[in-house]
Amino acid sequence: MADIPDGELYPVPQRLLDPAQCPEPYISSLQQYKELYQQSIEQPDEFFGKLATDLLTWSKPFNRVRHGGFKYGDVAWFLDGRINASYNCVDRHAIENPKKVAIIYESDEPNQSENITYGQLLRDVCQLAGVLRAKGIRKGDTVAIYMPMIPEAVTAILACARIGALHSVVFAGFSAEALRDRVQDAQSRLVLTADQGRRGGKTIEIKKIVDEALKSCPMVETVLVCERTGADVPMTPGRDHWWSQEVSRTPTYLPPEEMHSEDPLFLLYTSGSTGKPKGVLHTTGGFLLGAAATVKYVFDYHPGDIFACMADVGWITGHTYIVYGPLALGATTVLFESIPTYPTPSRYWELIAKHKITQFYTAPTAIRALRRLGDEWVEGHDLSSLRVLGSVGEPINPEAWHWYNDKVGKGRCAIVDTYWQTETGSHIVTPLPGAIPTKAGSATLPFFGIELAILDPVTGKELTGNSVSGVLAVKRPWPSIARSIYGNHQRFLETYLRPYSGYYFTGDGASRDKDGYIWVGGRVDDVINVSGHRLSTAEIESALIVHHAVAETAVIGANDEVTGQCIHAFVCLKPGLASGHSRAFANDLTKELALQVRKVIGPFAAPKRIYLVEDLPKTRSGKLMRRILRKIVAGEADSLGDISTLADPSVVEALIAKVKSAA
Ligand code: 6R9
Repeated sequence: MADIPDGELYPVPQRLLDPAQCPEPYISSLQQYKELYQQSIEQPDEFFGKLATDLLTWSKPFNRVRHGGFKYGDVAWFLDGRINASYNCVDRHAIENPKKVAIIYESDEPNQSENITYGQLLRDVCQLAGVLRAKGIRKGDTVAIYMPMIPEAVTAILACARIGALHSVVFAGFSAEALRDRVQDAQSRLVLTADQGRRGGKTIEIKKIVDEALKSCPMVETVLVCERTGADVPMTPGRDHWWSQEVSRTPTYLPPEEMHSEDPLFLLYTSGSTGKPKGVLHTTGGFLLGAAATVKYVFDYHPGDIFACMADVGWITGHTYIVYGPLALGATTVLFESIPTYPTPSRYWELIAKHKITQFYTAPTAIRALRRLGDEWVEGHDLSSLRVLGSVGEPINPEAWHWYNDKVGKGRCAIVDTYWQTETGSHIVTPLPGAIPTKAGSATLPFFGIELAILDPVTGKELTGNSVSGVLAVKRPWPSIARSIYGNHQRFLETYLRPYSGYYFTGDGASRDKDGYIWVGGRVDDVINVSGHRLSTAEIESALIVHHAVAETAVIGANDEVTGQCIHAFVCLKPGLASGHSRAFANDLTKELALQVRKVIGPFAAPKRIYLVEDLPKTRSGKLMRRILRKIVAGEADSLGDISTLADPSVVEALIAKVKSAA
């Protein structure tokens, strides 16, 4: 069995518990957390019934809190309740305080930030919702959103929610082909986009990518183009319309559609073990509750706080922690269009000082990259407004944790290492700022209502007690768990609920240490996590195999100091091309192959290394042994284990030589 990690316990910073310095945390002791957690498990109906009534506004109250389970995959929450997510995120705050700032838009260029009030947001959302209606979009339709990080992206999401259309946001770093696949899979008839994007001082040709993607999407009838840069982009008559023109002739109020709690709110594509990304489906009441409850308790959000999540709205973190969670609570949320190093590596810290940010949420890859650039970039900025620093997307290594805690938090902030997934909707394992002592690198303890299990990966038997390692699973449904995969419930069952009957399977390995703290190790399936972006090996292999020179490929994840993992691709060429080629030929081909991956998936999926090889390690039955490739790349060729099952063990020597010569 693997070693169980452990680490020193860090108490809650005293400052957070001092009423003279900070608002009193909602949960302010470990004991209080334990009691509430116990209640959430033993009396879930009371616990979540009350939470849902306290945090959300229902147009018709629910009459049953929970239904269904993992056995049949028929999970439902807040039955018969009626609710609209855009009403909860906008109207109710606009009514109470229309001048309150909902969104601080920090533009790519630092001197161009802009505030959008709840009153303005309500008008914007209503107008766009009206345009969607006028273009024939109805409750239950899907709308694709392919946009840069501008306020209109938030408007787009909420306008869909307002009329009961499912949004399908596609991260604007995805290629035309990836966008095409997602539009086709969801059968979206309308696409919301922009002329161009700006990021790190560079221009991104958003509309061009959309045009390319839509060449094979005949179902798309309408494209609305938001003017981000005002560039002169080609418009297809009849199909493409300028956003500003359309909204300007639409009324500023449109009543929200009354939705059932279990009506779908959105789908979001994510990578799994196969080549085909799946549209993870979330429903309305449960998702919104998970988002609101975790912003309140995990970030200890208090009225007046300025909440800043640095993710892109194209990922789940952006959905839950830029848009739905903070806005459901009536918070001010920061929308950051740029990158941490533009124009200088002080950008984050300037942002925090400028807007007096209280909660700051980013990914370990950004923390590692900034740490490497040197402390001078973070020194000298007024970071005193900060109370909670969040981390998400991958395990945070202790070095990065300490740097974040010491240099950014100055030892006065809570660090919350939040473990969750697209499928979980909101945090499931995480510290609570005022209550749970932390350990550098551990996501600590389960959130309310989350009953964790560590399973023996082979037998599926639950490993009880402390000091155990296995795969991480959850024993019962919680409100924000995904309900299905769009158009393929069977695949949902097979991916998450069937591997270990009676459990939700996360796909991650984890340990519970001697104090009961959870340490998430990383994926146990063929998912690679590059800079917190989820990719499947099969997805990258399918992209490479399309190239005319490629006979076969094997893709693996290797460790990387900055990005967590990086992609190494082994490529066998077609007969005739395989051997005796020149170095120049190999160089050109490698470049072409990298380009191929960028084209099929997106730039963020490009392999760091591509090896042109003669053969791959396979068993006699033809099964590819990725384990061997992983070991070779990790420089552990001396501990390959049993290779006698290989059809041709001599392949290994050639691979070792190849990897060495490329290093
Ligand atoms: C929110 C998000 C999910 C996968 C997940 C796991 C990894 C996320 C983590 C973490 C260790 C954390 N992951 N947070 N691993 N500690 N705090 O990232 O969603 O894109 O679906 O990725 O990310 O491997 O299974 P998603």
